[in-house]
Amino acid sequence: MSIKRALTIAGSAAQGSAGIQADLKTFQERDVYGMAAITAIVANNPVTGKGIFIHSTEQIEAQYYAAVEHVGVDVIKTGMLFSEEIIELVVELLAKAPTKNIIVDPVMIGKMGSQLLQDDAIEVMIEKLFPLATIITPNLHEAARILNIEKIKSVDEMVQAAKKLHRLGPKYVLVKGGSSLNATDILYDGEVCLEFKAELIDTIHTSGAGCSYSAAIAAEIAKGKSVKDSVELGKQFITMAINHALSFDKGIGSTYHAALRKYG
Ligand code: PXL
Repeated sequence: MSIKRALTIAGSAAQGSAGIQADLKTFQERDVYGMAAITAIVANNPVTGKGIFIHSTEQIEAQYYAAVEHVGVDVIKTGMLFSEEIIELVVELLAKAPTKNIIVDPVMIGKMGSQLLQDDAIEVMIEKLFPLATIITPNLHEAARILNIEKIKSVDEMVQAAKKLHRLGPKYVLVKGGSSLNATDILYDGEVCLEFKAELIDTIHTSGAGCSYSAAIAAEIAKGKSVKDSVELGKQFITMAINHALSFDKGIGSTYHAALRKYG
């Protein structure tokens, strides 16, 4: 088969902007074959409020094998994992997975305020999941929580954070600055620190930006690109998706996954 295959292990975001919906739309845009093992159903939006339904480890494991044993896989991305129990399962699956291309997006809190990772699950994520990762992709809030520091306030502090995160075992660390730090990201591989910059776009409609950026990186890694080139292409993809973001009736709208293809 000539098309590369990507599996996301993450939550379903019913409103379509984040989670597996964002991952699968991104995989399609980047021309990889998308699959999903759903960890939880998140039924949140700014109008009707919140509902989170967690899947059992049996349900998650069954989905994983249904996808991987039938289709095969060239990259695995993790998103919302919610609990220690789910992380333990995912670690077990990844340790014997047929690919070593593993992208860990340490999702903690949704843009609409939902808690997507329990506080007592952070430790196991750090200890057992990070060492399996090709790359981890925390935003500023997640990086600060992982390192137990209050806030990351400058690009210099991002660099320091990336270096400390690298000691936790992943091959690469990408700290995403987002709108708080001028759309600047730091990539660190244990030796070299690279800075990726984009123009800062004035919009509140960025739901799914983190998921989609990491999914685009995952897709490029599946296609055999280097991590550095994958981040560069992912950054270009997400910048266009934010630039052409979609606003809905109320509250935060969505990044537009087709933007680079349509307007790039
Ligand atoms: O953007 C983070 C995120 C990840 N995964 C799921 C979500 C969200 C945000 O709402 O719902 C399932």
